[in-house]
Amino acid sequence: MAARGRGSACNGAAVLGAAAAVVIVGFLVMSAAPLAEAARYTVGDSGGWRFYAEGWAKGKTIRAGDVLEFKYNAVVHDVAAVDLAAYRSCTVPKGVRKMRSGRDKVTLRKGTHYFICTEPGHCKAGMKLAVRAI
Ligand SMILES: [Cu+2]
Repeated sequence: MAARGRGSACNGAAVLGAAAAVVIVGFLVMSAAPLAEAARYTVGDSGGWRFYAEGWAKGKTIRAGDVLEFKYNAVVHDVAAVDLAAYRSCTVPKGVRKMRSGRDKVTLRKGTHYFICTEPGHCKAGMKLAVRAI
């Protein structure tokens, strides 16, 4: 961005004009920044989506628009977005949409999101996640 500002200065603009251009470009960069800031998180960090993933989101500030990536072995696991009751009780809602690519990305909307692995026993073993996006 700054390089582009200097480039137009070489095309005959006065030094003051170039300075103004740099300031304007600076403002554009700053105002565009919030849109470009969506963060991407790998659930469970290097360990991925696994048992005991439950506490992973603790202490993280996750925002609407951020992306969660669930990385796991799709032969033995999956991911499903569920409601609070299903999350708490580890019951799999009938007809729930299961993601099982092994690399599923979910863009979060504002609010609290609940995910479980629907394989028997896995959610109860902590393969569940509640995330609040602000
Ligand atoms: Cu599982």
